Amino acid sequence: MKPGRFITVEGIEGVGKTTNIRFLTSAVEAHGHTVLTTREPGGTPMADRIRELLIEHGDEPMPDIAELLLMFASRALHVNNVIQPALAAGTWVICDRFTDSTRAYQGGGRGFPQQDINRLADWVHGDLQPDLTILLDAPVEMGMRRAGRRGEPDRIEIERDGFFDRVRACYLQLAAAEPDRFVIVDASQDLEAVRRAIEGICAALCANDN
Ligand code: T5A
Repeated sequence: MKPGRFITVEGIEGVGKTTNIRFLTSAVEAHGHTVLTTREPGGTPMADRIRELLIEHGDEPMPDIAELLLMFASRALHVNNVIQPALAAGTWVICDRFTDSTRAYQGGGRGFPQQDINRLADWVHGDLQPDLTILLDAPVEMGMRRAGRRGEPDRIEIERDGFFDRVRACYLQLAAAEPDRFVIVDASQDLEAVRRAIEGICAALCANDN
């Protein structure tokens, strides 16, 4: 059985990851593939409980190191219990955020060294890397404005002092460092233009897969 392809979608808050994953899923299915759509943090019942701990406004402070390790604890559950079995069964997996989020938020945003994050990544999912990462890029104020329509900000969304500018800059550095894996989409365009870009990326990937 030919293994499925692993596609991740990344970007700061409100750039349209959830919205565009719907377009992407339909486009991949239209090429005849079975698709599993999932997200991080979370993606399994236990990982979803870790997600709640990560984003809720709890009574107890969340040290940055605990946040980093919980991201990888959630990912270990998700990779072992959901992503790897699906890929092995030939299903394409489209994941809303993966380790590049940790590199951008805990690395770029919080300041953890990228080599420490990469060591954890090797440990948790060494042989699993995305085949393609779509980075939806838009100015921070635009993403925050769009995300704000959804309701009250969560524990991470309340960050200030340039946190999301550092996250965005880190994403762009990651994409520049791995141009074969990343495709950057200008998410400040209207939704129709973003959808067309996503469909073009999907067509190229599916053509290469045959
Ligand atoms: N996190 C996660 C880490 O710190 N480290 C990690 O390792 C991981 C995995 C939760 C948080 O966890 C952090 C990052 C996050 O802070 P999440 O739930 O994925 O992660 O968080 P969000 O990014 O906040 O998800 P959002 O739902 O806010 O953003 P989306 O999915 O990017 O945006 P979406 O699709 O919901 O769109 C928002 C609104 O904008 C509109 C949509 O219709 C919607 O109303 N919109 C557009 N409008 C006009 N034009 C466009 N082009 C539009 N695109 C979308």
